[in-house]
Order: sequence, then C-alpha cells, then structure tokens
Amino acid sequence: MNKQIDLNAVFTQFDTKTAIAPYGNGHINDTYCCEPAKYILQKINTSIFTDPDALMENIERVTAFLGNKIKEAGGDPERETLTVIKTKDGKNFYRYDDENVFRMYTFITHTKSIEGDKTLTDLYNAGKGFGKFQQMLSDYPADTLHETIRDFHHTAKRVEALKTAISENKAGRAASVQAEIDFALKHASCADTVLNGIASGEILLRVTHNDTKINNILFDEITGEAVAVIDLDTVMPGSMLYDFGDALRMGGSTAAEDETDLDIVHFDKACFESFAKGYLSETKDVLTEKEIELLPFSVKLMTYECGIRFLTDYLNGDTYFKIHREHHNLDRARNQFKLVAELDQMETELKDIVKGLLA
Ligand code: ADP
Ligand code: GN1
Ligand code: MG
Repeated sequence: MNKQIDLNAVFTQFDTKTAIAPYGNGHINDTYCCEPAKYILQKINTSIFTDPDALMENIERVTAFLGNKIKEAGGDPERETLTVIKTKDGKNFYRYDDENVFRMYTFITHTKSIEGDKTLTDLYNAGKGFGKFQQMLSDYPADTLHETIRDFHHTAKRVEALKTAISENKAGRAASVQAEIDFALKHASCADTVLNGIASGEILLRVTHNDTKINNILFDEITGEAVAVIDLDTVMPGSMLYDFGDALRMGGSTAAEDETDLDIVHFDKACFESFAKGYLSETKDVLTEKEIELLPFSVKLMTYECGIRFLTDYLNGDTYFKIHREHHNLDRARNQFKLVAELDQMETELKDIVKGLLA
C-alpha cells in the first residue's frame, strides 16, 4: 500500500479499529484482512474502475437482490454474498484522495479460497456455485446495471487493442515476442463467434459475473461446498459463456496460470466434466441451444482472450495486471496459449461430455 496513506484515517471513516495484513491473490485491487478477521478492506483500483460511485452502486444493488433471494431460500445473506460496510457518513466507499478509494466488506469466515491444487469435487462445487449465482440473477433487471469496464469481454476489441500495442510497441518488446504475436493473430478468428450469437439473439445477454476465477468463490472450510461468489466488480450484462469459459480457463488447467514449465500445463477433460456437471445442475433449464453448443468453445475463447490481454499488457509495459516478477505477463500469455492450442484439438470430445451430462 502507498506509504503516505494514513490507514487510521481510513479506519476512522469506517468506524473500525483493527490491524491489517495484505490478503489474497487478486491481480487488480489491493486487499487487506483486518484482524481479528472481521473485515476485508480493499483499495479499489481506480485506474481500472474509474467510476467508484457506479461500481459500488452496482455492488450494493446486486448484493441486496441476492440477499433477498438467499433469505427466501432460507439461507444467510451475510455469509452467502458480500455485505458492504458503510462509512460513518453512510457512504459505500471512502475517498481518501483522488487516487485512493477504499471500501469495506464483512469478512466471510470459516471459508477457504482455492488457489492451487483442486480436486474434481472442488470443481463440481465451483460449477454449482457459479451456476447458482447466475440462476439467482436471471431475473435481475440488467439495464439498471452500470458497465463498470466497457467492452470487458468484447474479444474482437481485445484483438484490436493487441494490434495497437504491437504497432505502438511502447515497451520495445514486440520483436522478442514474435512467436506469441503470430499465435495470437492466427487464432483471432474465434473472437467473433459469441458476439455474433449475441447480435442474432441466439445467445442471451444476461447478468453475469465476468471474472469467474476459482479464487473468486469462497468454499466452506469443512464441507467444501461453495458458500459465496465474491469479487463482484465486473457483474454486468454479459454472456453466460464468459462465466463458464473463464472459470474453466484456470479451473481446467493442470497448472497455475503463470506456470513457466509448459510441459506440465494441460487442459484436463475430467475437470471440465466435473465443473460442467455442477454448473448444468443449476442452469440447464435456462440455457439456449446455442449456449449449450458453445460451452466447450467458450473455454478456448476465454483462454484466448485472457492470453491476448496478458500479451497486450506485456507489450504496453505491464500497466494493467499486477506483476510479481520480470516477464510475468509474458509467462502468463504463453501459458494461456499452450491451453488454447490443446483446446483447439478437444472440442469434439468436450461436446460429447456435455451431451453425456444432459442425456
Ligand atoms: P481482486 O479483484 O484483486 O481479485 P478480490 O475481491 O477477489 O480482489 O479479493 C482478493 C481475495 O481476498 C479473494 O480471492 C479472497 O481470498 C479474499 N476475499 C475478498 N473478499 C472477501 C470476503 N468478504 N471474505 C473473505 N475473504 C475475502
Ligand atoms: C483479473 O481481479 P482478478 O485477479 O480476480 C482480471 C480478470 C482476468 C484475471 C486473470 C477486472 O482478475 O479479467 O481474467 O485477472 N480482472 C479484471 O487472472 O480485469
Ligand atoms: Mg479476485
């Protein structure tokens, strides 16, 4: 955290007085756990989320809506969705200065995050968790939500951003990554499929999470079942294919997103099957034929999109994703492209798995 920030002044605003420690493995916000673990304090990344008012309005609306659904189903809203802690002035975030904006959530206790090794049961539970989240939001009035990051999953625009980064070559790295650039441009034809489906109405625009990494779900530390879907910054209208594909981008890989030994990076069909089983158990009745058909493709699409975002950031000089070592974004891009190459060969098998699950 920026050394000049007076954290006591931040705490005073939220009427809390606790020690803090950096927490979690997100690539975007700075997260701190307040001890004893009662609150999560987050410095919102305002260079990415440029309108904190709109962002927090979305989160308040969506969590209130989910809270009602959870209550109706006999659940505990304080545990099964995020709870925003207001400042003493009744605001849902605190602006310390122009760049430093903080929010606070209740810490959801007795849960675990899955960052690395995961079992097939974990994937089943994650699929069920994200599926239920989407199902609960299926009657949310989508047009009342702000678009917190414009064109977030507009893959064709992501390809354009990559092309701009190549030609601008801001960090002088383009020549050294020609092989990755060639791979990215060769596979760019996948970018339009979902966009075309949305335009034709075969794929529905729904309220989706849009950032369904497995570590954006909290699991019960004892039963292992999904408790709450978190990191709601990107909840906005989108395709369910984005959520399904993005979850398996990491959930279906045999290695971490930044593993550099590509010989151990593979896409695992059993992981796909477990996640899809959990996901479809909650959503199969609401999906269109086209959405079902494209479930396997969506994994390749989202892995490709994330790969080109990492490559673009590398070419731009690492300004978007947090990096923890030199060439981190390049390592991440190579890793994603290895998965894309495998997924390219697997579509028929994955389609058969989906057919089997729906039979
Ligand atoms: P980022 O956008 O940077 O990924 P997240 O909102 O996902 O930030 O938070 C980072 C990590 O902090 C999560 O992966 C999770 O482990 C933990 N976390 C966030 N919110 C809560 C919460 N309310 N209760 C418990 N843990 C949380
Ligand atoms: C970011 O915030 P976090 O770490 O859950 C990113 C996702 C990427 C992901 C790659 C707002 O997710 O889109 O898929 O990193 N979130 C944003 O690991 O850009
Ligand atoms: Mg996160």
